[in-house]
Amino acid sequence: MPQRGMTVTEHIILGMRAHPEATGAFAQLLSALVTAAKIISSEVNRAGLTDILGSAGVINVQGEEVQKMDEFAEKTIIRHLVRTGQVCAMVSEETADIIPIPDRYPKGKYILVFDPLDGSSNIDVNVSIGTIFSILKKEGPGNDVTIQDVLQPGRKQVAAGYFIYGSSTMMVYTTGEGAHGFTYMPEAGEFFLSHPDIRTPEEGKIYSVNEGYYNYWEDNMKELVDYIKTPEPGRRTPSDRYIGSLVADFHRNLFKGGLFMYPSNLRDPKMPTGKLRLMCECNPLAFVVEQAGGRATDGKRNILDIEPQEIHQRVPFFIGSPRNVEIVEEFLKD
Ligand code: P6P
Repeated sequence: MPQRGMTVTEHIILGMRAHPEATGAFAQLLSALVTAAKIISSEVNRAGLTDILGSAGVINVQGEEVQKMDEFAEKTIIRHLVRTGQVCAMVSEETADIIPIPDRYPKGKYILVFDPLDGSSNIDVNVSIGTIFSILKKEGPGNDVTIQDVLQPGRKQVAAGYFIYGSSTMMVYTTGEGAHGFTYMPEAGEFFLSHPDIRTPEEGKIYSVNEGYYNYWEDNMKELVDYIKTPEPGRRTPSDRYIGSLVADFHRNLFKGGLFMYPSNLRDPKMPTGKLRLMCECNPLAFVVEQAGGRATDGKRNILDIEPQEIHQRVPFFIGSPRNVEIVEEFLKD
């Protein structure tokens, strides 16, 4: 039984002991992600200073000229993951195609799908942002990866989670045995178990959606939000909370209960099915929330059951407390 105060590395090893067949490859993969997040956290937390000090030519921890933060985050994750020799391919929200593993590194059996720094435009106004990750296992033989190896439904994830860089840096992850939260202590350079076995409330009064797009929604979506906002005896008056940073909105609702929505949006013909990406944003958060007792849907199907058709596929996304998500499906199902 994990104890509060245990480090995330100890937690990963504890999980490994529960699987005698484990070789340590998975533990090494997760640990490399944790290392990358520590570096990203340090740079994100001083981004403002970097802006001020930019004229002095700030050099970051890797001895590189400070770059645009999400490019920096992507490079940091790639650098630390390829060195493990445990990945055979990576997909980043920032990069159009599958990222191959350079020949100089051994290839493993895992595929990392990630959003290196979701909401990075919020850095300039000091709003919490995050790294989202999803780990799949290559099912076919050998280490050469095809697009079919990558296009797996969320149900196939072996692990998923996120780091949130906010008033404190936290990691929330699952390997299918509950969802667990760790808080980073920079002085110790460690993430400590602070939220074991997270359970999201059965129903919440918070709803999170960008109502600026109301006039671009389909009618059933307008009816849903009108219903949520209509006071009824016995129904709690809702609170609209929308930060515009997915990880921050999700993280708050995970603990307080409620519903995050990014629906299909007829405003932008380029994004008729919404803005958020199935594989690097929706699937990992859907895995976490389901392990915490919540649910995630595209309005008609469980997010985790959707067979991806391409690596940057966008889907309408509704995620949160089970009762709140059920109401979404009542309004949006065909
Ligand atoms: P909108 C940030 O750019 C992001 O990808 C998510 O973090 C966030 O939930 C969403 O976009 C906000 O989008 O259209 O409401 O500004």
